[in-house]
Amino acid sequence: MYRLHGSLLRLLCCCSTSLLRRLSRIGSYHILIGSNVGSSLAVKLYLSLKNICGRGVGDGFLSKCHCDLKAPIQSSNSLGSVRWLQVQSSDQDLRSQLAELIPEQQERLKKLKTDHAKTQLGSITVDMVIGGMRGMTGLLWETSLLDPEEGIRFRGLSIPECQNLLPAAHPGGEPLPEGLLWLLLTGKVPSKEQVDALSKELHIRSTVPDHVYRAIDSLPLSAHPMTQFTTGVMALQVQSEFQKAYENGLSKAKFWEPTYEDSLNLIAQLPLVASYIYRRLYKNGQVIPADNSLDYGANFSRMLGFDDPKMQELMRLYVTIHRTDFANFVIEILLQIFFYSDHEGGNVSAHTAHLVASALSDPYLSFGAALNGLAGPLHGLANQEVLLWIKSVVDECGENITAEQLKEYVWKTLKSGKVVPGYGHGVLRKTDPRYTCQREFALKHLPDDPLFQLVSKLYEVVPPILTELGKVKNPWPNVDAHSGVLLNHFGLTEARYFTVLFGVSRSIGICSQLIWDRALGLPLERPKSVTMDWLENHCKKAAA
Ligand code: AMX
Repeated sequence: MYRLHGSLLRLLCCCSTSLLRRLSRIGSYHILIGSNVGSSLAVKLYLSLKNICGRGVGDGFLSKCHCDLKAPIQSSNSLGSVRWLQVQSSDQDLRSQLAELIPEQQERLKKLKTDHAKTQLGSITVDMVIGGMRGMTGLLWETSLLDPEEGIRFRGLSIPECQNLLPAAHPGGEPLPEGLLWLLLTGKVPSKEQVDALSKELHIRSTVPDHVYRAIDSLPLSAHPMTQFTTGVMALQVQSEFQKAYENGLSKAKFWEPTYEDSLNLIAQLPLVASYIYRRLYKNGQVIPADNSLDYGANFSRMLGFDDPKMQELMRLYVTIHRTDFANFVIEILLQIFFYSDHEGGNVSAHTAHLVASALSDPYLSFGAALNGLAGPLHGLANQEVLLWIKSVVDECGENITAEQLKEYVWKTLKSGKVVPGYGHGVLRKTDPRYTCQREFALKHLPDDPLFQLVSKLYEVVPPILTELGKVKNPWPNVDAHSGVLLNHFGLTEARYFTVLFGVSRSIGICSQLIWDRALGLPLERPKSVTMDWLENHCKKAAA
């Protein structure tokens, strides 16, 4: 997506037929214009291009460009494949807000480097090196911070604080994912107007090229939904603005700009790709079109096929945090998924994206890599594993399983060399607050659901057993111990799909940080590795 100033747009409208013809071959155009420009110019440009290309309205051939706008969105229009937004001032334009923040944060980092480069942050021990770098502080991640006891804070705000402060679709409802994205990117709580403007902008950016669907269709239906999702993201990569700008010699100081464009496009397009996969796999390929009047979470829910306002609220909840209003609790749970969006930088998916992006790979490549990490059973696949495991308990012992039978089943799982999915964590040392929110939700809205009752029994049975094992550092449930049962209750029963929801949510955290990686000019990540010989020699010398 290109940004053009109004004057440039005027020039475009007057330029020669041959130039327009060449422009029209570049791809599709979104036109974002200032109110001082007037939509008639955009219409004129569109008509000129359409005239030259001789294609029908809506054929998806034309479209690209984006005029400069430091302004709130006033109206959105579309004419065939050229669409534009009109804006008034910079307050409601996320990119403009970010551009204002970046210089001060660059200065802050520079000062840290100058004043404190050699300040110690702790010592590295052998068990950290051979124990997956646990407890080793080694990454800069601005968007969130995880406290082992308290849980996650997004830009300093806890989940309940986010629920209270971030704008919701309706009073008392779950925060809108767009608000969380704004918060993660800017560190500021957005107004409802800013969130609405961002919602509109994401709709504008959400067109998915056909080849993406064809790439997914080329996979067998048996391919895991996460494989299909990553394939979709890789197919989206061909439109990377960062890659094009880099090839054209963009200077380092401007790297964040096409990273921002790619990131917002990616976030905007993921619900379409994800819902396409769901409908392809489980609903005979009957795709439901987007509804641009809905917010991000509600639209995602609708495209999945859950039109019920309850499911839409569930989606918002899933995507953002965990809170609810009875009338809308299905969307609320989906909104909760969005509280999976960020869990500081060291978890497998976030760290993978950060690492891959440090090689200046674009956001699509970086996020695709992150998804592959998320697809592992010790990380994002755990929500699938939990529901499948709970169902296996029911298959073997029935729904009215006693605590004694459940203990036996947990021990059987452990003795067969498997983990109890949904329990334990690399950093947290208490029950995950995201689990607690979902539990409160379930207690309120589905207390009689047999699978929820089983989840509750597990909460009593599993921690003492894991403690008894003697090696598990956190015997308490994590976020994945609960979400599947909620989704299952409201009809999203296909466990193999759950990690895709997690992936859509995580794009918000990962992409926000990738933009800051580029804005702060963070370097190539390249920690030192050593061999066992090296470690043994080092330890011998240290002991002497
Ligand atoms: N069931 C059985 N054993 C467990 C366990 C569990 N739920 N959690 C930890 N352990 C075991 C580990 O496998 C390890 O055993 P080992 O020494 O024989 O290899 C030992 O306890 C020590 O592990 P730890 O330091 O407590 O945890 P970790 O940081 O190495 O691993 C995690 C963290 C999440 C991978 C682990 O707790 C686990 O496998 N949990 C189950 C899978 C799961 O729920 N993953 C989702 C996590 C949240 C997320 O990312 N979405």
